Amino acid sequence: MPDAVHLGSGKVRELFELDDDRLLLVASDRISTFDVVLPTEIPDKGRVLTGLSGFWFARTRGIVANHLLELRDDGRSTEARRLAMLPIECVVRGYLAGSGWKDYQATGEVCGHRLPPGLRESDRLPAPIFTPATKAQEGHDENIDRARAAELVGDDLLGEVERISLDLYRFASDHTAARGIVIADTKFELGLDADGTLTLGDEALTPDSSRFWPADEYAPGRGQPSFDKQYVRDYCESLGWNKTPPGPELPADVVDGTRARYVEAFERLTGIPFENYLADPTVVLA
Ligand code: Q0Q
Repeated sequence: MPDAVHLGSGKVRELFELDDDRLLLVASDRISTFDVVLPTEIPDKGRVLTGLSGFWFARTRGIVANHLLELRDDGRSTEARRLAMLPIECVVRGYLAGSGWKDYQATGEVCGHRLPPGLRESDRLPAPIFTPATKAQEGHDENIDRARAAELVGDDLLGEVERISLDLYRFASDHTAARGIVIADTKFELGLDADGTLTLGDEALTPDSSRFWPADEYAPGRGQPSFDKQYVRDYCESLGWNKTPPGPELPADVVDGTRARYVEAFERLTGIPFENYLADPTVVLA
């Protein structure tokens, strides 16, 4: 990456600085499961996630501005405006899963939202809820209530952040549900641009920032299969892996099947052949 200074690494992404105003996000083909990055890559996973993010950025400008400046020809690199990122994860949940299910079982609430009694795991919520979390350097983010979130970002801004996050989720989950994919929950990263405008950053509405479930297998009362990661999870569990690093290498059939699921998600949601995206990533922005 000749024109950039390395700023940081996520589990599966790299962040570079291009200049004072611009960053470069590079999505690798690494895959993480049970919070462990596996040694085997999934070819084109980073391109699928970058293309999906670009697809959503191009279609949600009526809801909120975003940081996208350009998709590079490699299909996995996004030039973005530098933002002052808010110190909260803007999570929206339409279904009860993960830490939301855990909190609900313990207290009947999620982030201060009291939910109806008797909900089952994976039940659809009466309405999507905004459930912010603080960013953890290591381990899982910590769910916080509205009062704590307001301490971190201010009450007025929090109101805007909540409305935007819910609107983004409703727009995207309606789109994906009509194409056979449930977005159970998703995490947005918002920041302020140089003019102080609230702006959507990071990746958006991808299988890495969201729980993607196949709609035709949805059955509340249990955990749901992941649209993209289930082959990997099943294989790793079949080995009796204890879910601590290092994760197991993946056999070719699991790699090929997982790549196919990412490409299928891309094509079903965008309506664009993935080959066309590889030839010209800007097709998702039209
Ligand atoms: C920013 N990240 C994420 C990350 C490591 C991505 C900081 N437009 C921006 C963005 C974005 N996107 C960020 N900061 C300022 N302006 C994104 C968590 C971390 C690798 C890739 N961290």
